[in-house]
Amino acid sequence: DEGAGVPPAAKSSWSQFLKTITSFNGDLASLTAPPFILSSTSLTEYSSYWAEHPDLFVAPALDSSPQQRALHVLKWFLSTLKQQYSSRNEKLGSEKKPLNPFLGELFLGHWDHPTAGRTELISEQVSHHPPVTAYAIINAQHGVKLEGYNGQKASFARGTINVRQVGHAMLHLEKWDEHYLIQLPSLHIEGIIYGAPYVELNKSCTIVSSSGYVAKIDFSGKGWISGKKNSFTATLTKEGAKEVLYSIDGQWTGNFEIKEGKGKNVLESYNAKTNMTTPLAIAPLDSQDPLESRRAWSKVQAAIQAGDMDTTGVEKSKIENEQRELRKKEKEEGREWERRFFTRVEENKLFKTLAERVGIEPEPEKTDGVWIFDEAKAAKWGYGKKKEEAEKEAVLEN
Ligand code: HCR
Repeated sequence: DEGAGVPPAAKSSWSQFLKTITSFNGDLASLTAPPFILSSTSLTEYSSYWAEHPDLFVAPALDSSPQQRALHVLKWFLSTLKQQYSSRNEKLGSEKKPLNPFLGELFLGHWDHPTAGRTELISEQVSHHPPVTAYAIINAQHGVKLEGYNGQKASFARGTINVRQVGHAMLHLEKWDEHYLIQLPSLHIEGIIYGAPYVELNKSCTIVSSSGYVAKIDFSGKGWISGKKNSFTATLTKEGAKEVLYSIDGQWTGNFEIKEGKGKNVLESYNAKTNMTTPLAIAPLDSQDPLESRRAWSKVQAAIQAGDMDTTGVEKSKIENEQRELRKKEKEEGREWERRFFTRVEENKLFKTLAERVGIEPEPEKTDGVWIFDEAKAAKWGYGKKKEEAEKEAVLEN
């Protein structure tokens, strides 16, 4: 029945919310949702979902066969889906509305893994209106780097919120000088009228490599072909060829099987439920930069967790007013907020060449531009090249 997942005290605010949502304008950030559906996690944190299995993230770099590498990339991508789209939601129907990051918000950390070594995470909010998060995830030891940025376009129809992701991710394998363009899947939110939202992926998405391989992933949910939620089928082919090299099918939140060709021979099976993630290490609050997400939002987060909506509102307004002041000042001085790790460029040639091959359009107008990870900026903050080296270079330059 309607509102079955809603706490009794929130029933009227939920039916109020259901009424307002029908005239939803597509901007997820502007959606005022009732307190019980508010998450204390900021969207800048979501970039970490890309590498919670550091060993799968670096696996493509370790294989000398281009075809195997393409398969490793596909397997890693599939392994990220559970983290990205259902980890906040182990109990089905508990998806929440994340905090809307402020411009310049950072989420930094690293994973230490026994075989993969250290993988670093840099996530930065590069636009507030529209919300866009950019990230770079780097494993220097294995020469693996993922960079990308994304925003969301949403619409409401027949009881669900449909979300199209704009932006893309690109994976680089240094040793093989290979690039992979990863298209982000569309999703929708089910269970809204019951007050028990969860994410289902839809349609399909593609991964194309500079070495000439194409992976296509088709998503289907409950009531579709297999009847199980979070289902998919994927194929890996050589670009322009019909022959299916590998096929993978199953559930991205459960079990899936990697098969030879169109599916005769099962080569490997993967269980997303039992494959443990590596926890991200982040600095303690008091040694974080003031722009780091958990430090900046700490009071809001504590208030949300305590269910204290008055304090939540007060603390949120403080951040919003501060941001408004900053924007005003920048405007007066005729400058723009300097992104710490990313730079806006006219176009990303590499992205364009790969995108053209599979018919993906760049949409800079929807993401306040095209964003690239700026190695020089990052070096100044101790990433990539060692901090001291960067400082030495800066001295030489002056
Ligand atoms: C749609 C969503 C915000 C965006 C989240 C994104 C697309 C962000 C980028 C990540 O790489 C992947 C990702 C995963 C999330 O599943 C997705 C979120 C799911 C819900 C959330 C909505 C804004 C929440 C609306 C909640 C309603 C019921 C009020």
